[in-house]
Amino acid sequence: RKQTRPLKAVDRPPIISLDPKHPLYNEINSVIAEHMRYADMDPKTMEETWPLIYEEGDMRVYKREIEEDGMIVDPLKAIHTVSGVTGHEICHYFYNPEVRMDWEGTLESTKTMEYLSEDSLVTYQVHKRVWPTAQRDTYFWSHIRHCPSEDDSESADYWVVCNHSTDYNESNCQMVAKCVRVLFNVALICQTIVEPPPAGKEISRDNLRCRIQYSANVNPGGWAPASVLRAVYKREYPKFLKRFTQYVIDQTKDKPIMF
Ligand code: 18C
Repeated sequence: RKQTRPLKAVDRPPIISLDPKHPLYNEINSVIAEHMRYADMDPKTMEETWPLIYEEGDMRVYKREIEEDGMIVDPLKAIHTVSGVTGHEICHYFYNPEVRMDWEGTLESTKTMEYLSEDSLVTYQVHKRVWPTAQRDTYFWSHIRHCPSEDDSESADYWVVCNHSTDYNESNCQMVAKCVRVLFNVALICQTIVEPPPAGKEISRDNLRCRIQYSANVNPGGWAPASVLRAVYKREYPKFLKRFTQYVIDQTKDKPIMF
């Protein structure tokens, strides 16, 4: 992977409300730091190292083909720019488990197992079955974080949400029988760009753009034919990006801006 300039926020103490003594504290911080270190929303640098599989407007989806122990584990990256919303808003709706069924098209069910703190929780999800494979489920922690820039410059101010598989307190969860566990590490990183409004005018949604980077590393966990799996990837990720970002636009358009 090409290393981009480390972000200043990575080198500072994390802004996290989870108790430092919590068993997931160190893992959450290091997974987030790793995502932030490689955050890159620039299509030029992406194109140098990642094959493009889908393009529509400002949305670009890239994927490498990787097989590990006979399992397809293609890492995926996508970038997108959406007008009229902030990075905080995008991350807020991506994190909030109460609205997930409204935009997430792969789900049969979602259940929040535990709210760990204001910024961290654990969820169990059952996904729609894809013929001819077994149904999948996921069990993961979610964490939302603001990584402000040191000098207030918007180019280094980020909001991030990470969803990452875990086995933390898994025994408390009533699993759906016969599901195959998918392991994954997903991050959504956002930057807000504010175009200065004309003198004397307040910032409105017309002055906002949000640059998004989404990355997903998914291990299907069990047998799945490569062709079906790659077809699902190619179809589901752009669909998710379109549907989810449109959802946030619709939800926020008449609400005050959440910076
Ligand atoms: O990031 C997304 N959603 C978040 C909130 O739910 C969270 C979820 C990550 C899910 C990763 C694993 C999902 C397993 C899905 C099983 C198959 C569902 C297909 C349903 C088709 C209607 O971070 C947005 C995720 C958007 C798209 C995900 C598609 C992932 C496909 C990965 C397939 C791996 C299992 C293969 C099953 C067999 C397929 C032949």
